[in-house]
Amino acid sequence: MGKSLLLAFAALAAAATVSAHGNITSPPARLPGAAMAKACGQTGVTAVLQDGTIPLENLLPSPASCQLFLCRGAVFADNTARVQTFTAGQVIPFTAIIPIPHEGPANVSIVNTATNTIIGTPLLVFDSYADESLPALPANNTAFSVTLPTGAGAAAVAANCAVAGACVLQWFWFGTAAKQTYESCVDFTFQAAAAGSAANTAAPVPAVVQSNGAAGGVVQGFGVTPAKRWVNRRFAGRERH
Ligand SMILES: [Cu+2]
Repeated sequence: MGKSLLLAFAALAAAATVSAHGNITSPPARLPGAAMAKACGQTGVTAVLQDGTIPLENLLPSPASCQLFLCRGAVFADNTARVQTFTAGQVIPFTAIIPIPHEGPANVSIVNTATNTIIGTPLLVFDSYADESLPALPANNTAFSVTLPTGAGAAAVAANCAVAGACVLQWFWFGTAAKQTYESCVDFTFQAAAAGSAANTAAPVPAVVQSNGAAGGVVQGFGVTPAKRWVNRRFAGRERH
């Protein structure tokens, strides 16, 4: 192999390590900071600051004090100025960037940060998301919305998420072949509708299921359960793309 070819490969490898994958840009999601550095180490914080779209696997190995599999290690203490105020039944628009797609399941869910479990069911499920084999990503991969629960669902959220930091609205995406996990977390406080109001007696909003595929959109739900999420998270590969 000639020297110029070797240099070309070296340049390619260098480019790969700085390329991006994906994250949520709106609503404001948790960012790394001093508290995350204390829990997860400065190396991980620096990596995220250099590229906010990297998968959590890029931060492995992480110390036991780091909740890497919750919000890629980002913690509430660094994000108290970014807390959103949500109410039952509110429609929350999201914007994502996916510079490097990796096909796999995704969901948006309300997650209890103490237990890292979904409250109720996911608000939005993609059975197949960020499919790099498509000529272009469907528009709903980077612009979508979720409707927060009403009725009994809202009561459960209110019971679990009364205090900011107790819950996050989490975008979760797992690139199956890439073995890469992406999590962006939005901190919020939640207000259930006042007693006796229409919203309080409305039927729960069913989970919306969207497809990454061809026209039609709605498909049978993938149903990313907490158990499935855990299976996903057992992958510890550090492949970079
Ligand atoms: Cu990637």
